[in-house]
Amino acid sequence: MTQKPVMHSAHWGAFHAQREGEHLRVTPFPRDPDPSPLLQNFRHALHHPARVARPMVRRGWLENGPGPDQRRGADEYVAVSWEEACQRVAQELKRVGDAHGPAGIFGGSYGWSSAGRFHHAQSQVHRFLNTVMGGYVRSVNSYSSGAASVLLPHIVGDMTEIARRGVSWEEIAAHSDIVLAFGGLALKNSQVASGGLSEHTERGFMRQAAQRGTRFISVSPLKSDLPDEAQGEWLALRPGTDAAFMLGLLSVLIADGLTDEAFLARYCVGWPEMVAYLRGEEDGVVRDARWAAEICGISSEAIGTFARRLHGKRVLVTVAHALQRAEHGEQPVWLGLVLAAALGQPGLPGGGYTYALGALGHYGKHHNLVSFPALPQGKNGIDRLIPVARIADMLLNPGTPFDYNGRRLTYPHIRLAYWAGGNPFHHHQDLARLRRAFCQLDTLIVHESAWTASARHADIVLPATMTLEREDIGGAPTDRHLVAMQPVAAPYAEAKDDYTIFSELARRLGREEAFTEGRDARGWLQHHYRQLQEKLAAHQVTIPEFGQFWQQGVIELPQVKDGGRMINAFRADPEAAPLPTPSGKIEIFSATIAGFGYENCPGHPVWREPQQKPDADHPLWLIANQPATRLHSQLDFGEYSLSGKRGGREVCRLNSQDAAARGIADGDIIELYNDRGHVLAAARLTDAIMPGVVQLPTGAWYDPVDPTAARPLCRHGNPNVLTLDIGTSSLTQGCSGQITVVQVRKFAGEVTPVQAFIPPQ
Ligand SMILES: Nc1nc2c(c(=O)[nH]1)N[C@H]1C(S)=C(S)[C@@H](COP(=O)(O)OP(=O)(O)OC[C@H]3O[C@@H](n4cnc5c(=O)[nH]c(N)nc54)[C@H](O)[C@@H]3O)O[C@H]1N2
Ligand SMILES: Nc1nc2c(c(=O)[nH]1)N[C@H]1C(S)=C(S)[C@@H](COP(=O)(O)OP(=O)(O)OC[C@H]3O[C@@H](n4cnc5c(=O)[nH]c(N)nc54)[C@H](O)[C@@H]3O)O[C@H]1N2
Ligand SMILES: [Mo]
Repeated sequence: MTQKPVMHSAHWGAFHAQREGEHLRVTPFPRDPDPSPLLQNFRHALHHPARVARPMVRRGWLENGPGPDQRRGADEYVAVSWEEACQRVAQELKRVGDAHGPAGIFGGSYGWSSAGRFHHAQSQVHRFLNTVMGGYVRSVNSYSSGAASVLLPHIVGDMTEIARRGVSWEEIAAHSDIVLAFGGLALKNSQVASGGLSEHTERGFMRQAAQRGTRFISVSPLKSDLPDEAQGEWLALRPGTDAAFMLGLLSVLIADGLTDEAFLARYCVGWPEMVAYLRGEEDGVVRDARWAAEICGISSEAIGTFARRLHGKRVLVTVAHALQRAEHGEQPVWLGLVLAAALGQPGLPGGGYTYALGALGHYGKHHNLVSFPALPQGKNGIDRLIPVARIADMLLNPGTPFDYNGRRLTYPHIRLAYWAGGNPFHHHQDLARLRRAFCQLDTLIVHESAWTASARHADIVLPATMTLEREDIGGAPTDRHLVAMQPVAAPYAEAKDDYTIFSELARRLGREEAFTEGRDARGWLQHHYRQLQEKLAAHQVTIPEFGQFWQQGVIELPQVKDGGRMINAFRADPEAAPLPTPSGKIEIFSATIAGFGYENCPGHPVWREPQQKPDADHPLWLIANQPATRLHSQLDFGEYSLSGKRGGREVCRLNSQDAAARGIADGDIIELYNDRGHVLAAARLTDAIMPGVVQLPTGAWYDPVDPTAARPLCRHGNPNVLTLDIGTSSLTQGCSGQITVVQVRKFAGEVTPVQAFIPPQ
């Protein structure tokens, strides 16, 4: 059976999809200059055996009822009817709600879901828990930028302004002499943007900028973090040591009289404190280039030459999300800003500081004049929160106090967690610990389209449709195309969309009208589209009626071009246009942060030794970065994701010297291990990664041989078995999963095939 192609959209691009029997033909949006190969992960997805076909209940929960249970992750599942599943979920929600109130329910439900704005699963869960259950314990910030999004408002302004509106690619191509990218600008990352990304323009802009003379410099342990088109340089440094390197650079600039003192005096507060720290006036430790060289592995001469090169140039400094997804992750984010300020660059065209350029397709883009409406969330009746990556801490330590951004909060006692649109057994660190944490719950409910490890730890699994099986609207604030996401296929087996499931539960709990407001999914799409029309009409912009939009499949929205940025106005007149910081200036020293009294994040940027560093037992750094062949764990069974594996296993790249020292040949199955567990992967030898560093991307579905083992062995290659579950600092409590330390050896045990994509019993 072949159908006509329909328009659809994913976080990694817009496309046309056409049924070819059970498979799909996926053709990129014709206006996309550089479409993402991730689109091909959809090809065989619709009927993949890993899909969840019907509602399932964990045997232990069914037989013994709700309660803490060590069998989670290792139990069998029993198929039930939708009628029974909904009745049990509604009953359990009522039980927990009556006995513990919203404070007993965790509804954070972190995760990327799919691109459609209405069926956005988190929005659906949150609206449901607010309108039906009176609220829930929420999570704040993201795994992406847990440290930066808390730090930046204290020192320069909010994340959106500094990352999404910091600079445009046009400006870089026209003005930047040097783009100094900590963590690089890998195209694998900017092919993705939440809500959709219809035009991939980074490659073209980098080529254009390089041709005009922009020098791209990637500071990273991996050469592959800068694409060939940038024609740039690779400066290899030890993972987690950027802060020391930047302090070394600042010392050289000061010693050589190359700092822009007029800028620092007029636009910043705290430069004297920074200088005093560098000179060791606080503690006798002089942080000069020699000191930095010892830590970061770049020679003091090279640090000196590098610092001097930056002087007198239009320099843009950017720091990837990756650097702050680590212990003391605030420090490189803060120091990147200080470096740009010391060079006098903020507010100049193509210069200054922008956060996380290239880490997502949103950054460096123009913004739509108005945004597409979001599903209203209702009101949360309680104000209980955790920083998102503290989930396991919360479940394991109810009632325990913790620090966060100047507040002393307490972990609530959670009885029921509700997850839709996220995969904690992908995104969280130390998966054995996460399993222990989830075993504390009375009940875990998950809506999923496929049998991810998170679904396999749930008590009740409700089969959710994939984006391809429903109508929605795809749009992002940085994408000028609004896409009518038309269904390609009927729902798989018994799958239902999240909205339909929640509507049914709301009905059973007597709150249907509050949740649905009398609308079906199409009704909401029309309602939101009408709101968009009204917002645009206020700017004298007309767009077609909904029916025409739906038929066309895509419309173009007006954008605002460069200019009107906070930082430019601030540069023009810092008194008239102060920054939204307590001093109105760039805060090299923050009295607010100093006032919190955190040893692990004082009032100005510092170097702090991390708890994790290579030692005799774990001599290698592991970089667990974003995968090139998929978005996180989504569609890991997809065609393109599988094409990047070897023998079905994830590929771990390591330096040829490190491999030779261990008798490892290209293609060997290797075992990465530390105190938290063991992971198998296929070895790929390369010299494009610095010695002492190995790299295994995230996203291979967790596939433990014995799920209940204290130190599990994952056959498939999920690095979060190995990463450490600690907050970035008391200030931000972000995720620190990007890097950890491991040992590697050729695997000597019995090799069993990967079973991650075979549904549980
Ligand atoms: N070690 C390490 N860990 C990391 C990172 C790292 O760099 N290193 N990066 C972190 C970062 S930045 C992030 S953002 C997180 C990402 O972590 P997640 O966002 O949790 O990862 P995804 O794989 O995108 O999970 C989305 C899930 O939602 C499901 N889904 C999609 N659409 C729908 C829908 O409509 N309804 C329902 N019910 N389900 C749906 C998908 O099947 C998938 O399982 O990972 C973090 N974890
Ligand atoms: N294809 C694809 N693209 C994605 C995603 C995906 O899953 N797949 N996820 C998206 C999401 S949600 C996010 S938040 C962004 C994340 O954006 P990032 O966090 O920036 O992405 P990563 O790939 O984890 O890291 C970028 C690079 O930083 C380098 N790096 C790691 N540690 C260090 C260090 O200590 N110092 C220096 N100098 N460099 C270091 C690594 O070599 C790594 O390749 O990516 C987005 N883009
Ligand atoms: Mo992220």
